[in-house]
Amino acid sequence: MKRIYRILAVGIALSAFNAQAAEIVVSQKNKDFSQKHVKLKVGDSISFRNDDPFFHNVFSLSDTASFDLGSYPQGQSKSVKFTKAGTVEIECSIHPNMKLVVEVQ
Ligand SMILES: [Cu+2]
Repeated sequence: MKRIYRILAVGIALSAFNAQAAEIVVSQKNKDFSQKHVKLKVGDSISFRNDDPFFHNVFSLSDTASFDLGSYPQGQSKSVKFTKAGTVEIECSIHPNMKLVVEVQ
């Protein structure tokens, strides 16, 4: 009987965890991000998918999340997990007009 309660408790804990963390897909298409403004929660991530027939880069110099995913070709995705609340400005080093603002709550 105790064992059943333990399994139930683990199941509930896992489903709570799954409900919290989300992954949003942002496409890079026509030299732009598919979304210009994304709101998400601490622990969520964004998967950046290159849908253009040329290379894109993804980087941020923001204090909230500073990273550089490098440059990668069509069909590839790279993701970033946001672990701190605040605003993040994301850009592409190849195309300076590409900008995405992420609000982490
Ligand atoms: Cu680009």
